[in-house]
Amino acid sequence: METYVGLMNSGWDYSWAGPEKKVNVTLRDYIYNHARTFREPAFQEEQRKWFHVYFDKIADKNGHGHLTQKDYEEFLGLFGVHPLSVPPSFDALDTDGDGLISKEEFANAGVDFFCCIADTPTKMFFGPFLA
Ligand SMILES: [Ca+2]
Repeated sequence: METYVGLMNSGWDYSWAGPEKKVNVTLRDYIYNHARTFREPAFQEEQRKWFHVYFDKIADKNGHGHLTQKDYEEFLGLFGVHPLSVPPSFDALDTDGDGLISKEEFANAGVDFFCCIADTPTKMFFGPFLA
């Protein structure tokens, strides 16, 4: 239990209290601190490592070192994306236009999806948003 409480306190300090060590947070604090975390280069590099793992263990299940459109269709299918919605996402991630998604293209798009607030093609990483 002490370990759990220690982890929760560390999580609070890192995620919510901020450098000011707040004991209460508002919705504005919540949003600001969340954005702060996603802007940190160390966080983004950690995310990049995880996207490499997702690529190797899940998306590139054949181990070719790249994804075909069919591979990406199967990956997005895990998130319920219809196959007809995949081509625009595939094209958005294939930044060099060689018809394949490399591990770096995949990881760059994944990190940008979570960490970049600009309106970029990487917003298509998990398929198109549906209203
Ligand atoms: Ca490519």
